[in-house]
Amino acid sequence: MDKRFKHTLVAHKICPYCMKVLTVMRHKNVKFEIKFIETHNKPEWFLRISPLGSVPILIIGEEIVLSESAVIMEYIDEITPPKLMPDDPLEKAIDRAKFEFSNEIIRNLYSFIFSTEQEKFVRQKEWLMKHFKWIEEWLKDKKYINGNELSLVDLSFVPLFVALNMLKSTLPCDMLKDFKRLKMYGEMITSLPCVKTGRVPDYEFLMIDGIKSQNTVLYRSNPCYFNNGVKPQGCCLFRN
Ligand SMILES: N[C@@H](CCC(=O)N[C@@H](CS)C(=O)NCC(=O)O)C(=O)O
Repeated sequence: MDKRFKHTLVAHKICPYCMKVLTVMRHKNVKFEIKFIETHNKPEWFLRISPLGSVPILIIGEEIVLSESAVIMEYIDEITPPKLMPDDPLEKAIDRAKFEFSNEIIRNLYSFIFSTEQEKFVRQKEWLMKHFKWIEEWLKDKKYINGNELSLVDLSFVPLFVALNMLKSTLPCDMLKDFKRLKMYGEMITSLPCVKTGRVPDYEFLMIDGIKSQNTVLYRSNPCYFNNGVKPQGCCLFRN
């Protein structure tokens, strides 16, 4: 890794794409600074350097800016051997497709969590259940997605399991109850040291606060639990 360059990650505290990058940075022991911004109130300096106005971005040195979580993850992986990404062009292409898949899963999971419309909430839930099957299939006879070793594609699914864990500890709901391999894999992934240190300590608090303050379906169907810790009867996520 080129030590001449300072790395500054610009992130938002509960952004799942930022969490992916942070996890890789922790796993690879990369030294970096972090600047948090609010996405609803983006600073001028940020809008000048982020092409799509989105986080994460990685500032390398004083002026090189990388955007897109998958691109930043691959760059960090490349400069800090041993690589977690395969060398074979086809295997690499397959993994990149899975990065895209993980981004869609995470986008839909966040829409589900923060949904304020009942119909959309149910639609997102069904979409997620349908697509979890793919990951369950990729894990057949394997510890990790690419075999018995951790690879970059595993780290791209980290925010999925962190968010599901947060829901599980907040509400007695297990969205993975019908996905045995995915459940075991998720437990293993969330116990990795880089996952524990790869997110802001107040992630759960901020997520719960957002779920409440945005008056989401999740909150409306279980206000007692969110306010007083009274457990709902049955599984809230599956109550239409
Ligand atoms: N494809 C992008 C997605 C990044 C993204 O959607 N970031 C959100 C925060 S979680 C954002 O910055 N939203 C603000 C906006 O787009 O205005 C990536 O993988 O980095």
